[in-house]
Amino acid sequence: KSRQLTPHFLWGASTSAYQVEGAWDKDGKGLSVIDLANHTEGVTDFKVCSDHYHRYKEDIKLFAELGLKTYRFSISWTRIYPTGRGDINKAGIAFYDSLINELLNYGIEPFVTLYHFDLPQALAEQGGWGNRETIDAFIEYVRTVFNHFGDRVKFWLTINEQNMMILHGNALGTQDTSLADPMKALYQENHHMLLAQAQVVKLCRQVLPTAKIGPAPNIVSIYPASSHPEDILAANTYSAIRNWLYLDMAVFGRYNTIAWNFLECRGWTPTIEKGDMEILANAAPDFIAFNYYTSQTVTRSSGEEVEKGHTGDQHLTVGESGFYTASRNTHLKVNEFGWEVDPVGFRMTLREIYDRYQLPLIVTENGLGAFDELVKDEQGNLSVEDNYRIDFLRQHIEQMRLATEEGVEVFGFCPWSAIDLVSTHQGCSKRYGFIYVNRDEFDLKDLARYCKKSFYWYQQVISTEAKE
Ligand code: BGP
Repeated sequence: KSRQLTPHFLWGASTSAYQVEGAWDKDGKGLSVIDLANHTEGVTDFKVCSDHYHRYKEDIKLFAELGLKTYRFSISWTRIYPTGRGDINKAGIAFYDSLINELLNYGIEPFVTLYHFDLPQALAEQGGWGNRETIDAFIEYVRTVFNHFGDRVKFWLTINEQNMMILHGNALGTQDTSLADPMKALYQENHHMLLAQAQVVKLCRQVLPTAKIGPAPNIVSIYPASSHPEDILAANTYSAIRNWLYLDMAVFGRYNTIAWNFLECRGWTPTIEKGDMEILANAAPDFIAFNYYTSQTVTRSSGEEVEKGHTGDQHLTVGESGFYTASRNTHLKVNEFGWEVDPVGFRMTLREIYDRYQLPLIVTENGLGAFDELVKDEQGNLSVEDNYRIDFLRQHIEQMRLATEEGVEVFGFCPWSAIDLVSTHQGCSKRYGFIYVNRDEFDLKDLARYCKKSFYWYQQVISTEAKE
């Protein structure tokens, strides 16, 4: 087995529909839970975003200039089925048809996420993922997507960050906050989403036998804050709940023992109906995609209950009384939003996932959120001197290369994000893109595109690698 990045390595970049497209109610699109979620005060909504819906041709031209081999984006369910099921909205099909063709014209491989947080509101009103009918609606939606685009799309991602929808649903705008026993309900939703995913993997095998499909959770290495055995145990338990509960089911078709025990202790086990375990069996994906931004550190529980449904720091507000408590890792620096920067943790995560599942890996998100400033560069052009982003990505790519040398099979790397877009809950001033979009939180300005310094750096990385 080659211990280097392959010549066909998919150097790419990512976005998601609701964070980049805008045009939230255009051409027959229906509302999603995101369109109606409460927004964090002081930050923009998702109505216009980067207006990619109207500017995708200009954007894809820039992606081609950047040298992307692949572009990972999501399809908005409510553009295809405005109410989640029923009549197809032809304008939605036409939009993605045209976007996919545009990518292929430039030789960019479309890497398509089927569902990235934006559940149709009409389905949410009927119980969302808590209602088993949503599983059928999802399968029908995916069947339509496969029928229309399967002749040109070779790579599919099932559900983006299902594990985060369970752990941080409120911050992501995906959780119904009116639920009486939210955590129990969430683990039932989790079970239903797992059933939906398994069926979609099987559907893909059936109708698109040459395509490849995989899940896209957010997976991170979890450290114990000390070598105290109980801290190590706490880290082990949190890994099972955060990472392996989801992936063990996606790959092995079984519930992780440690995570299941935790659910039992809490009274949060889902109802498993007759036939469910058969559906979940034999649905292993072709690859594992995962998103990685930061590692996490925990200690044994201090006994305090952690308030659920927070919208604050995603990493410091995790914890389960009696099991684990989040802790700052004093060995790591944090970014402007308090997320710890840990490239070595990235290598470890790659090693852990590969070692456990022995499936090819692709990184579908990794990147640095920062407050960028548009300034004139040495040539007098407007740009962003985002050396901090270059450093972040350089270090992560370096660690990915080392993991590859150690035997981990990685076939692609797609930083978040191809172009500036709106963060899940921290607005558009938290930027990740290689391309700057000229707008503020509440002033849309001209939405003009400017290539950042990191754009030219990544262009160089891709062209050098492709030649080797
Ligand atoms: C992941 C999501 C993305 C994204 C990214 C950055 O969790 O899949 O949708 O936005 O994180 O997070 P944030 O926007 O919260 O900074």
